[in-house]
Amino acid sequence: DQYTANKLGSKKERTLALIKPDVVTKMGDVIDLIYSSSLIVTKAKMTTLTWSQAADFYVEHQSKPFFNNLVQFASSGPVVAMELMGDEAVSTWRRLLGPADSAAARKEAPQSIRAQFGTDVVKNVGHGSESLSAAARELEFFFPSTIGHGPPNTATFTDCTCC
Ligand code: IDP
Repeated sequence: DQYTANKLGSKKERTLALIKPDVVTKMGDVIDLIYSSSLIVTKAKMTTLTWSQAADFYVEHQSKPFFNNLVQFASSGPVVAMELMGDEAVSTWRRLLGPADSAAARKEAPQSIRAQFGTDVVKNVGHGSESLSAAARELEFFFPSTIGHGPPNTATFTDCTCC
């Protein structure tokens, strides 16, 4: 439709957005901000990660001192995973989120999602893929293309020409 067409420009990308356990009960507010941006939600799933699934998802941070805290928090309750699509979706979503530390976000990017809804650097509302290759891996993590048990991932909302 026209709404979707207007939002999908020439540099459209897909990225993985995760709403973390601290704000799942306020996910409507976060999704409102997504819809106010240039991005659209093309897949969504609520799930609760096990400790080892969260450790797998955050494997790039496994040598960091905060790894255990991060994994513990990410597996502490339901999360909402979404595929977002739009112009430069990877950087657009990270800019909407703001700096990882919610207190820093309130100073540096007061309109950002973390500034508005975050608590600190752990309870910081969301995650966004860092690059197109990370997005591909993380989208496959939450929305595997292979058909397993249950309904397959056939939500091919809109085709993307670049990835
Ligand atoms: P990002 O989420 O904006 O990509 P990264 O620096 O890649 O930020 O860190 C990934 C996640 O690890 C953050 O969202 C945050 O939850 C957590 N994290 C980052 N730095 C710290 C820290 O110093 N202490 C505790 N957790 C941290």
